[in-house]
Amino acid sequence: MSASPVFVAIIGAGTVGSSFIPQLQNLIKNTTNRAIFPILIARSSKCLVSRDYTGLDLNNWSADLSASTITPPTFPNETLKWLKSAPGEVVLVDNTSSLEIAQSYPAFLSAGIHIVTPNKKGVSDSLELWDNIFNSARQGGNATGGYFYHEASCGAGLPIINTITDLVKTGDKIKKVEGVFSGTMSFLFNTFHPASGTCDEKFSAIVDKAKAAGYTEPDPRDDLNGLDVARKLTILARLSGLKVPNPTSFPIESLVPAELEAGSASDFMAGLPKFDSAIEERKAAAEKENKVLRFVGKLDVDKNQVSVGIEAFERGTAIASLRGSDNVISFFTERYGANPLVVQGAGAGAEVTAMGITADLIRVLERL
Ligand code: NHO
Repeated sequence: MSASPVFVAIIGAGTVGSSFIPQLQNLIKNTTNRAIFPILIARSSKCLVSRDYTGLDLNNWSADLSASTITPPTFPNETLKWLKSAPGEVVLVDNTSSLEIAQSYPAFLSAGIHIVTPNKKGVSDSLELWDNIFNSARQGGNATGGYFYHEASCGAGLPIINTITDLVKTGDKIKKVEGVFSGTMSFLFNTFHPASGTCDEKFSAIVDKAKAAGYTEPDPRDDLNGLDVARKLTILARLSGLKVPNPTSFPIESLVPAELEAGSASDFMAGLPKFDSAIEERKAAAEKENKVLRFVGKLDVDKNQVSVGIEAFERGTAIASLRGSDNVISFFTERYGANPLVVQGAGAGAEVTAMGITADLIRVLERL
């Protein structure tokens, strides 16, 4: 071993975290030039912790965590103090969807702790938080700050954030970004309104399937109300140079009926079948024009415009022909001219999202 050891603390071990941990285990096994010690795996109410920083055994982590009676260190205070005392570089992996945790990123980054995360909240909430995060990070010029990477906050493991960052850093100018940004919405509409063949399934039944497949956010309303796509566009707009104040500062078409906005996620799932007829009517109207419905996002830098909603597309177009949970994102830039740079592939799901997080962790390791 030649490189200095790195300590990894994981907050959040749900759908995505549970896929990330085996990938981390594999990375530890295959990294021969440095020791990587997992020192914390925390859920909301319990955790596994290696207080002496010698590292956790990940072989039975899920059963060990379920059996654990240890309460996680408080966040941010105890966690920050403990991580600062680690005998080497620390990477915090935030696999939660918590805004509260994201609001503490600047404190962790300022203390030299690196962060990798699929959590969209920090990078899509207020512009003030965005500025604080990047001003505290090493990439933002803070020489002693931690690195901050969030590739999986948009398009799971697809190279979206890195692509747009590279375009901008190399002097290209982003003109427009358009496409299908939600794996859940892609799956819902590709299934409900396929470009070839027919579908007799109810929209609400397909929402159930998307949740079971791990495509949706913890509360599927965050996908269906368009906010998940709005958050992704906010991130891309900011990386393109637009000062978007927050993800609700532009038009968003919500598919969540007003009656189901309040209440628990399970109340929402139970109430959704009552509203199937409204979306059936839109499907029938698109069908009359020989088009299919898709849920898209658009960002126009010159016009300073962002929008999110359903549109009808001619059969045969790239967006109409998408399959499964695929995202397709087109970057129109000065350098790429009329033919955009296009990124396409699975944009949701635990394994592909975890891959984006693991790749970010590797990015940090390569810089240490
Ligand atoms: P879960 O399953 O609810 O797990 C969250 C975990 O965090 C739980 O273990 C919970 O106990 C823990 N937790 C929460 N607050 C905590 C606290 N204060 N302290 C300690 N632990 C705490 O959530 P997921 O599904 O695993 O999601 C995790 C993160 O990944 C979220 O930020 C989510 O937005 C993000 N993410 C997920 C996906 C995906 O495919 N599931 C994607 C990207 C990011 O690219 C994907 C995507 O965009 C999906 C999107 N829905 C789409 O396109 O359809």
